[in-house]
Order: sequence, then structure tokens, then C-alpha cells
Amino acid sequence: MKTKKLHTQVAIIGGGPAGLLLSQILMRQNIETIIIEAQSREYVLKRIRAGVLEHGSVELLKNAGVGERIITDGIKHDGFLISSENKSFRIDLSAATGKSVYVYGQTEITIDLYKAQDKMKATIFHCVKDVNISDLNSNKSKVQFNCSKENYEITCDYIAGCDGSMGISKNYIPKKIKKSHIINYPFSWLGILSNTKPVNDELIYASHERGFALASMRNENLSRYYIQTPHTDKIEHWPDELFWEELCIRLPKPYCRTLERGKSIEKSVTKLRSLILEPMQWKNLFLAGDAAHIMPPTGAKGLNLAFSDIFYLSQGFISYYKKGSSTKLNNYSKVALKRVWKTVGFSKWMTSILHNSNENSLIERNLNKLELAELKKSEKAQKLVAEQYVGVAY
Ligand code: RFL
Ligand code: PHB
Repeated sequence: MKTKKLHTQVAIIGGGPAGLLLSQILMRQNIETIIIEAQSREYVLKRIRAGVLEHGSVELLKNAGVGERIITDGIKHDGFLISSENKSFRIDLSAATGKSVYVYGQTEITIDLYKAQDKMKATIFHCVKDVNISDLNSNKSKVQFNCSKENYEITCDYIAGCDGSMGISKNYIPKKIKKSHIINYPFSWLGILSNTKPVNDELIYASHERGFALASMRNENLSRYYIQTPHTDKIEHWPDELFWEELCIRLPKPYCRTLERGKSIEKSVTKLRSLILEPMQWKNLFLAGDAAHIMPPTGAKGLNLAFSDIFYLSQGFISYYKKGSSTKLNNYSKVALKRVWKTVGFSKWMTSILHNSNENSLIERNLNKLELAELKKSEKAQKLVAEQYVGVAY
């Protein structure tokens, strides 16, 4: 079979939010890109994932020409609730930081990005297979793949590995220089989406002796709820009625009373873990987003970190192609990792303090309760949480 040859400046592996946003920012600067994505577009657009956008992510998306619907259809949140021992207190984001976050689903962001990319006539291959990277050391790096039974070869200046936690890009960072830092938490999140009115107009992060629960939303008639479950639990163990019962127990009483229950339209289980890969660059290959790091969802940081990576990486490419300077590209891994590490601590803290499992000793549970009681009283501690939640400045 003859191989079809293509050329571009930046080849992007992965058409999730990180890859799409990178292509969007670069194309607006007349830098050529080609995206290859393992799944169909329908599949990518069906995934229900992140819900909270940091202030910086909203600004970045607006500057990339894809912020319009965040403002019209997203919901601005100036604070959120934490509950412990069935009583809640509020973290006032805007009073503490002057900033807010937006609740706007990753699914919607991906729709906006695909629309914008289509408008710019971006080249995007879907359902690609057998992706292979080579010649990372030369000025003609290669990405080979198969799509609709045709073999392709892209030669390019650079490759962006935006292929998420199951991608292949990270395998091309040589073992002898790659470091992986991993925390496996002893629990999962069971999440449901339902066509019901959200139980509160702000998110509720609930710590309870039976385990953590989160009340979130997508819009005024679409709720997103999560409960902590053991790794051994499967979706089949949690019919809707049982889920609502358990959620009700874990939420503070007044919310349990008003909780609207309905049929779930999506149900999924996620194992919680942290993973950080270092470095995020090898020769002409740059990793971004979940391809380089995974955060537990408690701090709502995964997508936001993917976007801050793309901010730094796009600045690097723009500086190289427009000013001939490689400095920002050479510093990409160092600069991006600095922000990643700042976020790891917050995500780990949020996860540890709010969850409860059999593996926690009584000492740990009591210390968590005490720390939450202190947080409730201390404006200074709340300010620190608020600053992290709205996002560390780029
Ligand atoms: P993605 O979204 O996984 O996209 C990677 C894409 O690469 C494709 N791919 C390949 N393509 C070509 N060749 C290959 N060999 C390929 N292998 C894979 C995949 O099909 C896919 O389309 O990674 P990206 O772009 O880095 O985006 C990261 C975010 O998706 C992720 O960090 C967030 O969803 C995490 N997350 C949250 N982040 C937040 O900032 N705020 C939140 O509120 C939040 N909540 C969540 C979350 C993640 C969750 N789950 C399901 C893990 C809640 C949950 C429950
Ligand atoms: C969500 O709405 O999916 C969501 C919100 C906040 C989180 C995690 C997930 O911390």
C-alpha cells in the first residue's frame, strides 16, 4: 500500500481539549497544524468529564476566539460550599481573590473548539490507528499512522503529544531520563448526570464518615453528582435509587430534603490517582495535558492544567515561528512543570481532607475533621484555598 505523505509545522497527537486548543491558537497565528485523533468525533463529544474552569482558562479560551458560549451559557461561580459533620461553610472566591470560576462542561468546550477548527478548515484525522513517532532528533520529525485503511506519514518541525493518559506519546521519552511520580488513592468516584434541577446554585464538596460526595451541575436543569466508592464497586452495584439514597445521606440535611431525584443519563466510575511525568519535552516532542500529568478530580485541576500547558507551549511555538527564538520552547518543560507541581499539592490536600476510607486511621479522620473546623474559622486559610481553586496565575 502506498503511503500518503503530508507536511506541517506542528503535528498534534490527540484531538481532546488540549490538542484542539493548541491547534486553534497556532492556526490563528498562521502556524500550520495537523491533528490526529484515535476516536471518532462523536465519541470524543460524548465524553462527560470536567466541569469547572479557572479564571485563567476562561481568559485563554476567550483569547483563542472560543469564549463566547462560556459567558452566555456557562455559570459564573463566586464561591462553593464545603460540608463536614453535616454542616456547611462557604469559600468566598470573589471576596478572597477578586476572581471567579465558570461551570461549563468539557463536552461544550470540545464542541466549541471543533466548530472553531472547522471554520478555520483545520486538518483533523479521526479514528487513526498504529500511530508511530520517529526522527525526533532531526528537523524532519515523523508521525506515521493508519486512517480508513490508508497509511500516512506526516513530516513536521515539532510534535505535540496531547493524547491523554492512555496515549502513546509519553512512551517516546527515553526511560533513562523519564521520572514518574504516582499516588494511587484507595477509592473511586461514581458520577452521574441527570436531567434534574441542581440541589444548590453553588457546588457542595461534602466530607462524610461514609465517604465524600460532590454536588455539581452543568446548567439549571442538568445536575452532575459524584460519590466516593471503593475500587471494587461497579456501576451495576449502584442503581439510581441507591445512588440518590447514598448522596442524600452524605449531603447536609437541608440539601438532602430538597434534592431532586431522577433517572441518570450517564453513569461512570473513575479511579483517583495523581501522576506526574518529568520531563515534558524530549527533542522535538512536547507533552501537554493528561499525557503528562493526571490529577484526582477533587480540586478540578486536570483540564485547567492541560490549558495552562497549552498556554506555555503555544507561546513557545509563536515565539519560535514569529521571532526565531527557541528560548520559550526550551524552557517549556521547566515552566509548565512548575505550575503542575503547585497544583499537585492542592489536589492532594483537597482529596485527602475530604475523603474517608477504611484505610484512613481514626487519627487521620480526626485530624481531617479538626483541619476542616479550622478552615471554617480561618479567613486566612480560606483565602489560600480560594487562590488555589481559582487557579495559580500563568
Ligand atoms: P483527553 O481529554 O484525554 O484527550 C486526549 C485525546 O487523545 C486521544 N488519543 C489519541 N489520539 C491519537 N493517537 C493516539 N495514539 C491516541 N491516544 C489517545 C484520545 O482519544 C483523546 O481524545 O486529554 P487532554 O486533552 O489532555 O484533556 C485533559 C482533560 O480531559 C482532563 O484533565 C479532565 O477531564 C480532568 N477532569 C477535570 N478537570 C478539570 O479541570 N476540572 C474538573 O472539574 C474535572 N473534572 C475530570 C473531572 C476528569 C474526570 N474523569 C472522568 C477522569 C471529572 C472526572 C470524573
Ligand atoms: C464536575 O462538575 O464534573 C466537577 C466539578 C468539580 C470538581 C470535579 C468535577 O472538583
